[in-house]
Amino acid sequence: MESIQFEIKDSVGCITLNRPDVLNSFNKQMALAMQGALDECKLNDAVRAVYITGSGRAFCAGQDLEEAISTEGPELQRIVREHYNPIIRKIRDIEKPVVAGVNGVAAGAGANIALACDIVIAADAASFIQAFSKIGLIPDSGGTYFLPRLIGWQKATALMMLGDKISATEAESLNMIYKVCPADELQETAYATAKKLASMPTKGLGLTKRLLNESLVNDLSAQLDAEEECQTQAGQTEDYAEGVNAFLEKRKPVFKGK
Ligand code: T3D
Repeated sequence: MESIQFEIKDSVGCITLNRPDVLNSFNKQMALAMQGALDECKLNDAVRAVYITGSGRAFCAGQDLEEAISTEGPELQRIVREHYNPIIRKIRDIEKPVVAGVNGVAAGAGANIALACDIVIAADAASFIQAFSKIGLIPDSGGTYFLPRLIGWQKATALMMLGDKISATEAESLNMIYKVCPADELQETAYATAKKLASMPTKGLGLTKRLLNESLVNDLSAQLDAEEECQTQAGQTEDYAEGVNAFLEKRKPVFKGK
């Protein structure tokens, strides 16, 4: 059984975390396969949006703890440096929308991989746990970067230190995620969002993502300069011409992602 299932449909690169017996926790092989799937999504023009979900009852329970303590497994530093950090960098570097469809529990690195995605939609049965503190670790996979920016310093500190499990509904009300939906509607809601994004002006969305990334470190003046540069690029795309022509001709635009 492949630990990562990957297929392209409806112009969406669909990545399914697939070790359901261990709640899709990551071992080395799965982390490297995930990196490969993300590279494919970045480089293949047929992919115009990415969808990440889990098989079975969980989204992802983070690091496979059997592997973490095995004397034959990779060292902890290498796990962070070679498994998780590249996954987070790749999610943020792909200039295409990445949607997480969180189908069940998302714990440890599994929670933070979801939070690194552009849009997170969770089933009402899902939950989020910054599980690291319970085993003496720190929140990796970008957790200390994204979580305080999403929900504020106090809430993030409490969740990271206490390791409380919070429901998808609480996560939505904390602004940690975009939306929660009934579990049996996750595919319709979350996958449909990725599919919709894949039919939109891909270059414009990619440039929007670049600007959001840059806004995390820029001051206003630098951000205005970056917007000027990206708007100039967006204005040179075929999709911009199509969008304006379709508006003036009172018809539905057909975007090609170019
Ligand atoms: O080296 C490093 O560790 C550095 C990297 C760190 C990154 C991290 O992600 S650290 C955080 C690691 N993750 C965790 O600490 C979460 C561990 N899992 C849990 O706390 C619970 O499983 C959940 C709260 C996620 C779900 O609980 P529950 O009751 O729904 O399920 P369960 O019964 O605990 O788990 C079901 C099976 O999955 C079970 O196996 P079994 O008994 O059926 O054979 C369990 O052992 C297995 N499983 C769940 N999580 C992991 C796991 N096996 C290996 N690693 C896991 N992380």
